[in-house]
Amino acid sequence: MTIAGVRRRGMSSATLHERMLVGRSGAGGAGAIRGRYSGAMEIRRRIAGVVGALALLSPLTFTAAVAATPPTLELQDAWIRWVPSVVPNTALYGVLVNHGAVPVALVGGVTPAATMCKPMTTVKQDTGSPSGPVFTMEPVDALSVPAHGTLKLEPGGDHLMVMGLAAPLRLGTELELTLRFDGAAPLTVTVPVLER
Ligand SMILES: [Cu+2]
Repeated sequence: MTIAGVRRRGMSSATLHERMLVGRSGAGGAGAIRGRYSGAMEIRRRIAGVVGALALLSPLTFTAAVAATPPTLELQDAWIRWVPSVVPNTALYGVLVNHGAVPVALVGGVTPAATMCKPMTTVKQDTGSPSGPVFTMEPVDALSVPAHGTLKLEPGGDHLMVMGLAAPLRLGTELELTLRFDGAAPLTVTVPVLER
């Protein structure tokens, strides 16, 4: 079996797993629907049907998810900021999604395109000067991604600094990076270089 095949199967199981969780919270939300439309017997019957179906499905779904060991992390809408060739550093942005049931932390990364990657945050310092607050980037040991939650990497906020570029960045090209986590396996991503 190809690695791509394993990944695809893993992802579809993850999707099923997600649906289960959505289904569960949906069942909780059903109480609210019942409250608002207390006379709607049809809605009640439908909800009972859905909850029953989920109860039947759950053992199978969880077995499949464990067997295929689905990926627990993904980076959505990833991009690397294009910088002129005189600038040695750039940053990786995107939304890290944690599909797993435990929190993880982004602790760094490696890429053939640069010397090192470090998690950083942006700190606002109110200096009291008339020109307004000053924003500075500060390295941090880790940036946490909550269980079933997201971490936004964005300009002016948390990001993964990519330092010591090996060659000038070219618009329209892609860089490969491997992100490293505390609590999860490394994640290799291919990210476009964009000017934003
Ligand atoms: Cu930075």
